[in-house]
Amino acid sequence: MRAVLAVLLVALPSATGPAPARLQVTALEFEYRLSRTRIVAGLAVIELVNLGEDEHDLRLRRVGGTRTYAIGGTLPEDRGELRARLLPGRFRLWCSLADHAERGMRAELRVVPRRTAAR
Ligand SMILES: [Cu+2]
Repeated sequence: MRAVLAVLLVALPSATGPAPARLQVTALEFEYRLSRTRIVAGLAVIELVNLGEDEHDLRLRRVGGTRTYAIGGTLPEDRGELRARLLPGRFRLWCSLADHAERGMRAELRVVPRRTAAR
């Protein structure tokens, strides 16, 4: 039993991996403000903070990709969170509610390979 525990403890740091990349997206009428426009590929924690007066959401899709990540409708002064493993590439962000995207609630995020980011 002691040997098993020792193996588990040694294995933990690599199993945990690097800390996730973090991005905060602030929603306003009608724009997104990103805490950064570039994050490292891999696990990402994306937070949507609604500082506006209307409900907003967040959609995220890699250019050329088919999967759309989402944070659902978020009320004023509320927040939502999404954890996703992102591949390198250009990601488009937009609000899917009403005509918000056309009115300016869209943005672009660059997800870069770890080695590029370490430069
Ligand atoms: Cu919106």
